[in-house]
Amino acid sequence: MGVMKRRLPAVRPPAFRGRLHDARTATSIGRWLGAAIAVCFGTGLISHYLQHPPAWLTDELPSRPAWGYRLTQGLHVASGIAAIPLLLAKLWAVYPRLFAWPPVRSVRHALERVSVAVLVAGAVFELATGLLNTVQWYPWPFSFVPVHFAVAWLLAGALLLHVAVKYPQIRAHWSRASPASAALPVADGPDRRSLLTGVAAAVGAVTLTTVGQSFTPLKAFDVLAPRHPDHGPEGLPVNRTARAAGVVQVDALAYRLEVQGPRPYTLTLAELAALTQHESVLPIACVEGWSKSAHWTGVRMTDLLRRAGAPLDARVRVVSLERYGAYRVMEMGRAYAHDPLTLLALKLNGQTLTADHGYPARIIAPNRPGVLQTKWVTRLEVL
Ligand SMILES: Nc1nc2c(c(=O)[nH]1)N[C@H]1C(S)=C(S)[C@@H](COP(=O)(O)O)O[C@H]1N2
Ligand SMILES: [Mo]
Repeated sequence: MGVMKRRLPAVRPPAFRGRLHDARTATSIGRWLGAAIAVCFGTGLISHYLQHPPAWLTDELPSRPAWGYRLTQGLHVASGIAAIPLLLAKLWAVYPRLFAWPPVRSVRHALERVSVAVLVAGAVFELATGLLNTVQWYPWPFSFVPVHFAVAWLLAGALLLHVAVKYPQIRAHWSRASPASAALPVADGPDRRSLLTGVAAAVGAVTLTTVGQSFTPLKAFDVLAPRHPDHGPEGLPVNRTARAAGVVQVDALAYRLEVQGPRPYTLTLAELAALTQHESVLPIACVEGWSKSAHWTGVRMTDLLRRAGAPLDARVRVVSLERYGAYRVMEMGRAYAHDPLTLLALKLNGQTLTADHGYPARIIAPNRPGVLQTKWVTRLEVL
């Protein structure tokens, strides 16, 4: 194979004579891109298992810290957005290699190229589908969650392999003072620093103009994110309106909360409002990236369950008035169901819930993805 390599040297077509397509530039950008993807992958796993826990995990999921999911999902979306300019810069730095001629020089080289193809395709796919998901646009025929989740593993594997294969170059070019980097044309140094400054500025710009959707101290700069923390009834954004969910005006007199369990019972809205009310300060932390804290008033879930004769480690299934839709039915494990902060809320920021926020009653629980904060609740089933 060594002989073959010498006979077929990699030829750079004349179009790729440009500068800064070197290992030092690729390493400098690559380590930030790698860090962003690692954060995105880790927080994505947390999000996935909070939403779709395997049966054995359901009761182990912690309801604290109350702000946990707000932080991890805020990081997930922010690191994914930051990775976009980093990926573009990285692809720009390495693209002559992607078009190197001849395309395959040896079996080893062929394998390496396949892994790079998986890496590039996986990264582009994950960032594109993730970004479109934040604006709730699904222009593809498959279901977002399972495919985004599966490709994340593919990407993680391809990235690990890539780092392993490139380890010698990464190590040789980690520092700009290293002998390998110092051997690069001296004149490239200032240009490389300008390029990296530009990339950093692009990352800063996309972050600053979107991160305020979850990190509310920066909400004044949130001009590009699809949701703004201040836009929405009662000072809270709405993800799915009552109209979109097909929940028409709920009649306060006809409404019943049904609680199934060892001692089942039914409450009218007036009876529900007459039970001991508690207040929780908890965020809605939407999977799509926005989050905002609010004051909620209502009846503790654990009180409702105990009244139905449920043991203190019972899970609960929550059913909405919504007739179709993926978030009509939700289950919570024991930590959530019996956390004193978990409420069947009737009020938001001191006012009766609006239809869009789940009138007459909705779930609010700590450390939970927004999709599981079920609105328009009509039935609780002790499991
Ligand atoms: N029944 C039902 N509950 C639901 C939804 C829904 O579509 N149907 N959307 C969820 C999502 S994705 C989020 S982020 C929160 C948002 O609550 P808000 O609209 O009051 O801010 O409600 C959740 N509860
Ligand atoms: Mo959401």
